[in-house]
Amino acid sequence: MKANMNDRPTQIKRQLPDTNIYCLTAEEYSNGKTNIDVTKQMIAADIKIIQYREKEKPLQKKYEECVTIRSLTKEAGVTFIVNDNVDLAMAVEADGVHIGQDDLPIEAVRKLVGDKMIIGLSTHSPEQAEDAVKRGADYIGVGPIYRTFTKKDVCDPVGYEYLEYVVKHIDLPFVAIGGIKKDNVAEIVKRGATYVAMVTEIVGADNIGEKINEIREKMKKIKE
Ligand code: TZP
Ligand code: MG
Repeated sequence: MKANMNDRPTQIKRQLPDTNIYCLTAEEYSNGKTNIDVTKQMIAADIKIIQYREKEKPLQKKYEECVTIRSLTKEAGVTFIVNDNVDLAMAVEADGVHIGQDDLPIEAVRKLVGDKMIIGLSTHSPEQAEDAVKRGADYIGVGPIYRTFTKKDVCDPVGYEYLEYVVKHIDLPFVAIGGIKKDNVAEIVKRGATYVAMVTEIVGADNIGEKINEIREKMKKIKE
């Protein structure tokens, strides 16, 4: 039997938007564009979920950027998730926070953020996915599917095997991530992923809107 939502501590709905591309910021890979420019271009391309992920900047700078991004995303009805910093997510009233295996335990994060905020958790193995369901994650990250240089302390690629495990056994929304590009996204979608995250492929594009539309076309072809 699939690990089920009913195994979870709460039943409150904290849902990801009905969409397929999950965007993240990463100024280091944005070829001179700021996180704010990139966010504006993503919103203009009708992206429905954006995660602020910025490793190198001081917290105060991150806060300033997140205040602006919160205002842009709120106006556009876009779900806004903050990576790593629970305090920052709360301070800017983000819709959610995304944490990793080595961050505060999910129960502690839930206590801090209350029952309305989405909590996403990165996972890399079937055990971690089962654990995420039981402990109340609202969605999980599944990856890195392929090798990626965007994340510094990244583990080895989990490949299609773990992705297929999640599709088959885990009854929780999940976001496939890590090394996914326009030219391999079909491999992910045809294995059953609904949400696909891409960092460098999108933020590094000269024309983000154009790139997003090309990715959408590739994804649509699989569904046809
Ligand atoms: N989590 C797992 S891999 C990754 C994150 C944040 C980075 C993915 O970046 P890219 O550029 O899409 O490979
Ligand atoms: Mg993290």
